[in-house]
Amino acid sequence: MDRHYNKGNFNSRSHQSHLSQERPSSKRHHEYDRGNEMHARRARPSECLSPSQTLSVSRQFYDRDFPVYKQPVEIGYFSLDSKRNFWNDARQLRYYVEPERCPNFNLRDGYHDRFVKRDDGIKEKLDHILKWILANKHKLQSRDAICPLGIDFVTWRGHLTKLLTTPYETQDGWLLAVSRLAGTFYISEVETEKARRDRENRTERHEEMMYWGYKFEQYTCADDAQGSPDSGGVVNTNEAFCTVVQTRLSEHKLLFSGEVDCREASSCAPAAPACYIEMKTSAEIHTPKQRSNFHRYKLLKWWAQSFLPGVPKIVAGFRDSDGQVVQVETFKTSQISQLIKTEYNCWKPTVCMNFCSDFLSFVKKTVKEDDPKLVYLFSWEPHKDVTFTTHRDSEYTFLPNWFVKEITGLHRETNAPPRA
Ligand code: 0WD
Ligand code: CA
Repeated sequence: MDRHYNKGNFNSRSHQSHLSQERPSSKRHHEYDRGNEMHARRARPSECLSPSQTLSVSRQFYDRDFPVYKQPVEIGYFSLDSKRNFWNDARQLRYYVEPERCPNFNLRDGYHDRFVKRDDGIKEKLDHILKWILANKHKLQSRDAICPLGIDFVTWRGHLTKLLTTPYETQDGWLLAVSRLAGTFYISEVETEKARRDRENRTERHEEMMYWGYKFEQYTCADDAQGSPDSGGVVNTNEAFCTVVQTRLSEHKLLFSGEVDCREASSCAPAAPACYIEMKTSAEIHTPKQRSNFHRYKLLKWWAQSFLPGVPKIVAGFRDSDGQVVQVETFKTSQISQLIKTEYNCWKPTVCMNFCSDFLSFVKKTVKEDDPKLVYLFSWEPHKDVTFTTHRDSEYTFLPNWFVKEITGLHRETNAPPRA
């Protein structure tokens, strides 16, 4: 590794400097700082990766102008029914029914007798999104011979949320598998060992508290625009309505899907995704310390998740330790960044978005081979840099044959010379 290269190249001002392979300009040389030196040292080839093959997560590199993030456009949706079957329609979409400000909902009700829990040991990877793509490829097909879908990245919204919050995450790392097929990069999460251990060792109390969020949705959502919530029914977490949105972050064209809890019931409401509402539950806040933690940790996750697909409204049910909702409050996604500015040294949306953008650039630079059987596994642990390993025909391969076959067919059609 060339120290001079790192000195000149790692500075917080120059865009992408912490991942690019460009030679440094002598002008930048003096901009070297201590933080950057640490970054360079950490990136030494202890894992046989040269620094250009790692990506720093330090906030200082990402605290620059907010990147271009185009207004997300809903290009479709799909539903997953009570048996987790895919439907290319909105049958699972629900309608918001505003609760009282202090409703006294009992979130524990039905946990033992009216709850069907999705088996979260079953890894569905991107399969539902891939089904949506095949059912709607007429909406996507571009004339670009290199990239017939005309999209750079396909993934779940939840994976992007994890990327956005990475510069502020101190507990949980992540593993993201990436394969390139016909010019498009597919990103699918792999469960970390820690996440698997945590999942398998959840306490009964934790299991029950995970139910509370779904129960709150049941108290506030109806199946029809004119209907009322049925709090006596079964909560089945297999059921989901997912929006599919297209947008652009810097130069990266994205297609992702995210689960949507409900929409405004009024027919005058704006078009999707602006009519969508995210439902949340959270422990009630008594002390300044609790409020500060809520702003620092919870609002970061809530903001990132809803900002990505353009969901403008978050309805929060604050509950006591016995699962009674004691207060309901609405947050506008666009106002969250203002709300947290009173916190000292708090998170910044621009850091989240720039990190995500640079990670996607890093992926494009790294994943050169277009082969659905080849997985580049990007790995991150708190306080470390992002690194990667490659795996051919392994347990990590995630693009199914039924999808590869169809897309490869499209690719050939697009590349075929025009018929005489
Ligand atoms: O198998 C997997 N590892 C994954 C499954 C990874 C990513 C997503 N999914 C599935 C989810 O089960 C869900 O059907 O995809 C769908 C949602 O994807 P998303 O919107 O990208 O995920 P995210 O933003 O993390 O979560 C949105 C909602 C959650 O709402 P809250 O308010 O809790 O953030 O999707 C639900 C949940 O309601 N959800 C899940 N439901 C059951 N089991 C799960 C899960 N493991 N994860 C998210
Ligand atoms: Ca929710």
